[in-house]
Amino acid sequence: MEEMIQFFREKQKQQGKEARYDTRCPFCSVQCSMTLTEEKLVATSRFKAIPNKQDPTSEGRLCIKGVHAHQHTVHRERIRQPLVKTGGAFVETSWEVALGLIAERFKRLQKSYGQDAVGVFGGGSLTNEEAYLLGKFARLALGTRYIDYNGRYCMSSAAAAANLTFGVDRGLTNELREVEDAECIVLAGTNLAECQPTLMPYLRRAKKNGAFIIVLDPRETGTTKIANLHLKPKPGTDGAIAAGMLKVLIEEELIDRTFIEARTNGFEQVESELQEIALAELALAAGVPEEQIREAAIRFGEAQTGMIFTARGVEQQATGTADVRQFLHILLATGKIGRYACGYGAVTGQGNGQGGREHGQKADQLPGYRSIESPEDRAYIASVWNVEEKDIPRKGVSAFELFQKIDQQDVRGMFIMGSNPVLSSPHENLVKRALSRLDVLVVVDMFISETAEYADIILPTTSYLEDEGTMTNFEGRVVHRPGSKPPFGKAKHDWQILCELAEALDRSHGFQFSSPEEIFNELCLASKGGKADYSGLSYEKIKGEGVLWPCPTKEHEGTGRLFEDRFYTEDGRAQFGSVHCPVDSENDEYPILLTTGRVLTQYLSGTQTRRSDALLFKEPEPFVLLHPETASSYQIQDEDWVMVRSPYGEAKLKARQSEGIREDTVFVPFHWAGSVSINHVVAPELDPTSRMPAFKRTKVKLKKIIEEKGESWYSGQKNDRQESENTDDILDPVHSGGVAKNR
Ligand SMILES: Nc1nc2c(c(=O)[nH]1)N[C@H]1C(S)=C(S)[C@@H](COP(=O)(O)OP(=O)(O)OC[C@H]3O[C@@H](n4cnc5c(=O)[nH]c(N)nc54)[C@H](O)[C@@H]3O)O[C@H]1N2
Ligand SMILES: Nc1nc2c(c(=O)[nH]1)N[C@H]1C(S)=C(S)[C@@H](COP(=O)(O)OP(=O)(O)OC[C@H]3O[C@@H](n4cnc5c(=O)[nH]c(N)nc54)[C@H](O)[C@@H]3O)O[C@H]1N2
Ligand code: SF4
Ligand SMILES: [Mo]
Repeated sequence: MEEMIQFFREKQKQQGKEARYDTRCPFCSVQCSMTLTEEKLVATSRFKAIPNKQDPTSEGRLCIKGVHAHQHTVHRERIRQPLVKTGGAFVETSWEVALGLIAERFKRLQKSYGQDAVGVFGGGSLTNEEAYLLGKFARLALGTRYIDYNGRYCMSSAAAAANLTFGVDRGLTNELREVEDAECIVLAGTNLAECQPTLMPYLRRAKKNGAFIIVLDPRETGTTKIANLHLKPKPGTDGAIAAGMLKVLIEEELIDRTFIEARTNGFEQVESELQEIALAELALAAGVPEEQIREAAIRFGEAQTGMIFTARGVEQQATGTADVRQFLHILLATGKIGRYACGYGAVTGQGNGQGGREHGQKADQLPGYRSIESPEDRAYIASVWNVEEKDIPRKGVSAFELFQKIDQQDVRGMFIMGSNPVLSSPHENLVKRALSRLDVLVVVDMFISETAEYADIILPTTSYLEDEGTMTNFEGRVVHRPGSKPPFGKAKHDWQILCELAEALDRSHGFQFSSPEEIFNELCLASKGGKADYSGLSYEKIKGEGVLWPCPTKEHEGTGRLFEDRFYTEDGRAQFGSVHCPVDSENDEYPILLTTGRVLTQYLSGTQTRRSDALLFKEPEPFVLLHPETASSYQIQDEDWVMVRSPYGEAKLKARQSEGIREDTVFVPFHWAGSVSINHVVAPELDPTSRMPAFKRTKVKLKKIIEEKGESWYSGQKNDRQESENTDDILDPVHSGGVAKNR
């Protein structure tokens, strides 16, 4: 009682006071900046988000998620103190005890099973400083080769395709404002209207200026509304459409042979391969009319300027890298790259999806987009880190393969920072089983996420309002995010946690930082001479508008448009790959194609946005979107419960009908946990080059769930943990090489 009175007295004293936080929305890659005001009331606070009109990317806009982003940061379920699992329940403990325990248990594991027995998993919400430090922590403090991150699930096929074709991967090759002057714009597998809503005005202005907009998506979305032409491919077949477009462009002589000659390699092979394939064959594979492919090609070819954007619809496929390359071929063949209003955009997803993939969280990477297998790169980073080259481990495995390693007990301890892989990985049952087999799991999060539930120790981290650092946005613009709100409870910043844990592991050398700025300065040095060169940047320089990388010297102003004179390959020329045409096999047992994605008001695994009342209210639960013809063939009506099943697992969802989706395809958003989580169903098939999972295409079957006497006949409601123990038959295909059998 005394405490209560004291609490309210404190509150009353603060009442009416206003705090202001300059910040950036923690969610998507636009990184919209704003000022958040907090007016303290007796029992609560009133917040108001004011967008920053000077922001060169968002131009002073915020979407609904940005407006309500603060809600999760003050949620009652936020973790205030380190938690240790004791007798099956989480108990609060001190930082000293928690860090000591982690160090002792990791060291013991490494002593018994070798350095690589402990793995690390990061995320694209971490700041550049934290992503950099996490990579360094894995390699030096833990000395393990096993580190990867959720960006592998996100853009790795686009990154691989851009690296192979252009020699570098910066999401957008131009400044965003050039989009307005592009005469033809292809949006393939991107739903900007819901996923980067504040960028839509760029497209609207382009359209007003006369642009012809082509959208590829198996369903109608907010984005297809602005399309002049909407092609609806079967999931996983965009490569066939792009290859078909190039075939038409060649036949109609709408290609730029001078550019091809002067700036590229390998076109002859593509040209001759395309001669062997009929347009009708490609159209059939994609399930779209030949005429639409022809029109798309001619529109793009006849336009003086043009840009192509791809996002997860194209990339999250078993052949995502090859599919993206087909689109890049179009840019190269028409010479629409490296000049004004001509270029490519891999629509970056996460807040720091771009920076997160440049500074060493990836299994095969060192900072500055360097390669961990290159002797020169290793030697340079060793010199910056002040260690011997041989002390840097070699490359590890990709994100999903890391969970397979855990499942096989090759990895026995894990440190997860900034991801909720239980909900966001394919084959959820395998991931859960793997995590429950770990000897030690440490999760750093703001909440007890579905992944943190499996943890032995949870460390509380600070939110975007509290944690200062830099992010690299959609454009490749490095921007600063202040973090002026005091930490919540006893939470610490991710970078502090890494430094303190390194010390507890007796490896504090190289981890004695006292501010994010110090880490940034080291990151810039480490990136010097690398492809993502930040070495000319400083906090002072990027505060305000930010700077587009590469920025190799203090005098350099950053790079708006890439590839004006040369590509980043060794000979400076862009490289054509080979033609890729996906072939579809019929599967009577699993006749429907499942694709997955997002809704406007939820973000990724929903840990944050499901804890925002304003956002949850708009879309409280997921759904399975299906065509009325498909629905009627299963006697399904709106709001009926439907079981979606693959050989890997099942999810139970409410039906929602739409005339706008293909009849052979259903769409499910993935932001919710439990029996509605669609990643129970998604197959663990990986692209051979990028090792990115095929979240956008799984063959499934549907069943209407009939409720009888209050019981449903379908036994799909077991508790999740039981399920993960009882599905060995379902799990087997993964052990035999990770290739799904149902495609
Ligand atoms: N509201 C919201 N915004 C977000 C996020 C979020 O969770 N919520 N996440 C952020 C992140 S990390 C990312 S990666 C981005 C993702 O941004 P997007 O890639 O735009 O989002 P998705 O909904 O995953 O997929 C885009 C579209 O691809 C379509 N699609 C499915 N299969 C195919 C296919 O085979 N071919 C084609 N052409 N299209 C297909 C889907 O119907 C969907 O409309 O969004 C970012 N912004
Ligand atoms: N079926 C299907 N699955 C998908 C996709 C799909 O389209 N379909 N998309 C994939 C894509 S593109 C992505 S990017 C992944 C992402 O999936 P996840 O990696 O699971 O991403 P989040 O949900 O953002 O998880 C971040 C977790 O870290 C916490 N967190 C947030 N910020 C911080 C921070 O600064 N520090 C720390 N320590 N923790 C933080 C959050 O509370 C949350 O629990 O999902 C993938 N999974
Ligand atoms: S979710 Fe993306 S578009 Fe919306 S406010 Fe946040 S950063 Fe901006
Ligand atoms: Mo993503």
